[in-house]
Amino acid sequence: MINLLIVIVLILAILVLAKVVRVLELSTDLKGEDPSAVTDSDNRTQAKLFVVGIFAWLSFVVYGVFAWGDLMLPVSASEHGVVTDQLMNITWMIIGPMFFLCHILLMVFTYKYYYRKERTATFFAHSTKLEMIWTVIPTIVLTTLIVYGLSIWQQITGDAPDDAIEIELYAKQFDWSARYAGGDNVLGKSGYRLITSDNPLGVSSEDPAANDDKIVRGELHIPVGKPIVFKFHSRDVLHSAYMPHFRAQMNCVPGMTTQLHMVPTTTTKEMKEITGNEDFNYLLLCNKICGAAHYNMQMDIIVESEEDYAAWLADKKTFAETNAPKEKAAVVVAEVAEEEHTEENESADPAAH
Ligand SMILES: [Cu+2]
Repeated sequence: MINLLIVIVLILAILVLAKVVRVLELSTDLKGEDPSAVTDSDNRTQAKLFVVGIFAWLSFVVYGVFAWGDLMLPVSASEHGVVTDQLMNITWMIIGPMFFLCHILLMVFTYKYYYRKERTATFFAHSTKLEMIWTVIPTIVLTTLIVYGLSIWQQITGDAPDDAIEIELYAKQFDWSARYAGGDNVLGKSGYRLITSDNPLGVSSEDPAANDDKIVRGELHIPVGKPIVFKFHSRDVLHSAYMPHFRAQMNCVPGMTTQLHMVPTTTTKEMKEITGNEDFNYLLLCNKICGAAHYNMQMDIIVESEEDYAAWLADKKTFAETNAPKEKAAVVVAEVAEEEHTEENESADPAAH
């Protein structure tokens, strides 16, 4: 009922507004003025409105920085994160002042030079000096930033140190699984053709390297201070493994392997103290809108001491252990089926004669 009333009020308001506009048009008609002509006072009003608009926008930006500044991520929990944060800060130091300077200049010039009949514009077609300045300076600044950024990106996604712990992060709609490479630190081969309900990651039981792999869901544990190399896979659509506290993100692409490596520097317990939040947990999130339950596609990450990590992992079953009973069962089922098949044939034989 309330909604209906609101709709009726809105319709009436629009009708009233239309009538008011019509009255204004008729009054200019009566005065013999051209309603589409732009007057000096119109130009002045527009210029003032522009100043008010830009000023409101800049004030909102400043307000946002103070009001929501504490929602920023805490200090980086990985080694490379410190460097990427530095890069981010340098970028802000350059684009922040430029943002304010450009808007203020825009505001000043728009107000100062709004159209007046008596004033004519200067004809100014070209200045090599000016063009050099606004081409060369941004080129140098941007090239430096991009080259610096690319070199860091190369370090993160390039070859991992030899002793890096290999972990596969496997994405599918809508959850994450982690596969640890086990004692040999080599992930066994896998492929989508091998995927079954019992083997959701499609790990190959033919590959000896797969035997000691450990597949874990729900929680990802990693040891502090150790290099870790993540190999990313996706079963269905594009996902993106996003670990904001480690400043790490990588796309998970169906049909290909992507990777990045990092060294976590702060345990979950230490980060709880740093943030003053007892409920703090590192997160692995999906950062590509991958479908209806995308918002809920996440996994907790626990960073702990090497001993705790080893103890946690030792508890988990290897791929061979979880897969073997099923394989045996599959063989038994196949044998039984074959026997039945032969019996059927034998019993069917006499009828054929
Ligand atoms: Cu996803």
